[in-house]
Amino acid sequence: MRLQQLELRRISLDLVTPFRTSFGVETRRDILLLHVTTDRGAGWGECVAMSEPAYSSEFVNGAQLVITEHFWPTLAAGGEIQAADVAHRLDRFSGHPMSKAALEMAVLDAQLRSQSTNLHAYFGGDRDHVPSGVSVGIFDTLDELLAQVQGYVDDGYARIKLKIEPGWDLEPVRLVRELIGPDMGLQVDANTAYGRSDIEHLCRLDEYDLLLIEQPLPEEDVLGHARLAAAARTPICLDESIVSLQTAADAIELGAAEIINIKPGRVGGYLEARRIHDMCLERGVPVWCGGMVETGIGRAANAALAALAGFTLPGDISASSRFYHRDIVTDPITIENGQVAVPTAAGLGFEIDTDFLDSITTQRTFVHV
Ligand code: SMG
Ligand code: MG
Repeated sequence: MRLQQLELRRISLDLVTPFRTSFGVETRRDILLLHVTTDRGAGWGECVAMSEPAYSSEFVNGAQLVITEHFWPTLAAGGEIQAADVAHRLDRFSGHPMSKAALEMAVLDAQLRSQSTNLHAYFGGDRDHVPSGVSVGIFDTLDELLAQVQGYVDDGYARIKLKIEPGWDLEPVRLVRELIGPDMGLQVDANTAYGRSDIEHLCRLDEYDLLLIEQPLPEEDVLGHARLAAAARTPICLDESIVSLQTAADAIELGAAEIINIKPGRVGGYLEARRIHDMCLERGVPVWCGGMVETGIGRAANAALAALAGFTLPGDISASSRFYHRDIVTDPITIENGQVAVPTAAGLGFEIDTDFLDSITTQRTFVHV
């Protein structure tokens, strides 16, 4: 394919309810979408960078700038391109995996559409449905938390993930376990809110039969996670720390990760995500697909990824309605019997609802080759 034009589009979407984590509260998402035009048709990518550099060092304004000034000119100057070339061509640039992933995603969508195939077929996942988990934020009161969890149980979600932080951990987990009973999958995510001195405290979560504890310590603290993994009975899962195939393999080898959360944006793209999956499958390490509060673009692609055999735990692939009143795709993800159907539309698996997309667009810029 030959690249012709990049459109960078910013959209604004209100969340149905504020989403609070240990690093902040989101009430509205300001999302960067990429639309790449080639000589064989066009494709969409979604950048998962948030407004602030809090979950990771990337943020949406920075992503737009690095893509416009550095990544797109480099990609466009390289001649014929396939999705599998994108990461390699951008290799000399340090960091910015979410920005790189968004470009690879758009090229991949265009490529698959031009071949009249989709990501599900491209990956070769053997399932047409994947179990759907929901991520539940931090609340001011335990009553609000329990009401929210009960709603998700009624919706049929396959497992619950609770956001935790110091002061909001043992008691919420105990009460939610009591509410949902012993058989439903329950896990927690601290988004790096604890330190090595909290290892003993975190081990007290062992009592609640959790599937895993996700990213309790800072991104760089591989040794701390290894010490915690040795001390706790509950498996330790890494999210923020895993930024590539190499960091995933090393974390496993060093005993810092017993389960891996795979997020394509965080590791530089869906193709690297697939390589991490393959490595983990070979080593018998369970993986699951994380979420970044994506629109129907990212969620469709995540569902196709999660159909691969190694994704043995439910992912953060909740229904579109978990976060949004209305999605930018015509066939948003829904949940039925705790499962999400893997999309079969061409490309990454969605069609854009153009009128609605236009109505929430706050900025459009075009860069030619
Ligand atoms: O997309 O369902 C979703 C949200 C899942 O909790 C979720 N994501 O650390 O795993 C994580 C967070 C990162 C984004 S929080 C704004
Ligand atoms: Mg996480």
